[in-house]
Amino acid sequence: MTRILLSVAFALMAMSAQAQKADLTFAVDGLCGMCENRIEAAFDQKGIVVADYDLDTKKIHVVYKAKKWNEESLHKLATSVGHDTDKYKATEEAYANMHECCKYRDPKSCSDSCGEKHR
Ligand SMILES: [Cu+2]
Repeated sequence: MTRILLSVAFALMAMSAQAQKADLTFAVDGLCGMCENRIEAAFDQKGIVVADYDLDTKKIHVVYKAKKWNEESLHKLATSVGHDTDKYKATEEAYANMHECCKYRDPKSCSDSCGEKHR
């Protein structure tokens, strides 16, 4: 009997260990390397294992602890630093706080020398 209980306990433990981590990929607006750094820095949080933003596809891939984070709270990390996602919009205030080069809603403001200005 004890043996059965133990194996059930182990099976449950294995299942919950698997359930702890989840991953999500979603679109985040961004323009330059500075945006990439800003976005990834915003995801540098406890309970987030991987956060990799791809500037070409404008998508972020996140591996996170499902207990701590959910889809909404992850999206809001991006919007909190001024970047729109495919589900939520950044506030005007957060957007206005970004560097001129990073104003992805109006890309015309990003000049050719944008990269240099970031230094
Ligand atoms: Cu930028």
